[in-house]
Amino acid sequence: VSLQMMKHAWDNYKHYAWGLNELKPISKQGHSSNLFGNIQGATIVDALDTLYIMEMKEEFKEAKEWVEKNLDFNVNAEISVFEVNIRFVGGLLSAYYLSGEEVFRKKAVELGEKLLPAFNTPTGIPWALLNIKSGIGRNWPWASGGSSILAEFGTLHLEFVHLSHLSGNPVFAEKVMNIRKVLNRLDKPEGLYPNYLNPSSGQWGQHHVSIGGLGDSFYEYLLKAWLMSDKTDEDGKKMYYDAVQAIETHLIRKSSGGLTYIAEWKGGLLEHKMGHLTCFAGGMFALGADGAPNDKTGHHIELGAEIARTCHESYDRTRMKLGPEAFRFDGGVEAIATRQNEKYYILRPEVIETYMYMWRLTHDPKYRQWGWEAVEALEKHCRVDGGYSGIRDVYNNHESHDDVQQSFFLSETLKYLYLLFSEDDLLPFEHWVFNTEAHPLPVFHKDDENKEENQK
Ligand code: DMJ
Repeated sequence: VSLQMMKHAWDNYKHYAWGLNELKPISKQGHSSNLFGNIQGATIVDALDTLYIMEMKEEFKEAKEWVEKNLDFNVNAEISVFEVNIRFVGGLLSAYYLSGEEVFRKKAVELGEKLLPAFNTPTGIPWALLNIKSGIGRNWPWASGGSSILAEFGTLHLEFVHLSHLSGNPVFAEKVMNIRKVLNRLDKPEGLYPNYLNPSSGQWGQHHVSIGGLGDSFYEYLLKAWLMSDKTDEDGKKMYYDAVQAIETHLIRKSSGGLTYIAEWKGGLLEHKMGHLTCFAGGMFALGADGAPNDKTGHHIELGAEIARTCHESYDRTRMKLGPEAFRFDGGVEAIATRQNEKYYILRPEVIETYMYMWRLTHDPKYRQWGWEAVEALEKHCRVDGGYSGIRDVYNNHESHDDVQQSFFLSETLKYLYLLFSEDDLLPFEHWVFNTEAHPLPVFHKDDENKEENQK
């Protein structure tokens, strides 16, 4: 089924928006997001590995030809370093590792080089925004005290380590190792990482902590850096399990109805709100369970299962059976959005991602059932003639479509659905880690290094 869905999403993108970043499935035209500046083809690059994995060979070939002929980074454009890294660099790296086609390696390294000037700050903590022609960077004007964002500068590690590996140039890995060093030198309030860090002074901005937006994938990349290193990156391991400990103590709570949730922390006060983005953490806890210190393996699996259940409830308690952008546990509600501007669903993957991890790690059939419920809801409410669209209010009787088919719907949502209903030996966790945009990157096996050494 996810293959049919992919075909519908891809064919319509191709028909109406080929070469542009995303598709507007209602108005049947291209959608350009300023996150990518003038860089084009976000959907193509994001979808490459999904096409490959689903064995959509013709489509993969067209996509590859487009990349060869048209993907161009010599543009005068201000881009989001984070978005371009996770979607474009990550997408190209996966396409290279899966297919072995040199063009993807070349383009990934070329783009990586374009991103390097972002690190020209007094601390080496990169800017959020970068003009890839002039090399001038700056931060989001809304960010506390001119800060860079934890989830943005903390979500470069996996891709940059691979860029060094594939280019033979250590500079990429050095840049991200330096980010670790800066973080390790800083005092952390209650062991938590604030979402804002000033790249000039090296000081935290506002003490806001979130496992959802602005924080999320920083934690994910600590764990995955350790896994991708074949469990040799002890620093990443320690930072991850220490952070989870602090998160459990200060952020994780249980509602009176028995639902476990992860709240947000604002200078010591809890906001009892959980974002759809935060739902990825169920999968993360379960993925990290195996290495948990102090006999906590079972506990981390349980935590993952409880988050999965809560996020499923957030879907189940809506009219459309699709989850809202954020849901609350206060004012007499549990797992329900109360503010109008938090009731939308933009085809995000995090809940299905967690079902996929929970399925692989426990084989409890309920995760496939829940995934199936999501498929039915997507087909009923998001599928339109011209592709798939987000929804403005998941509690409403009637769909009001937002008219955007996000590129992560093809790279993540549909890929995780496909994996949820596939055998475990398709991209097995021993050999692959998924970047935060669901692009698989190979684990660096110690044995392979020995093999390489022996061959020299
Ligand atoms: C994706 O780009 C990535 O999953 C990112 O980590 C968070 N936001 C979107 C999907 O919701």
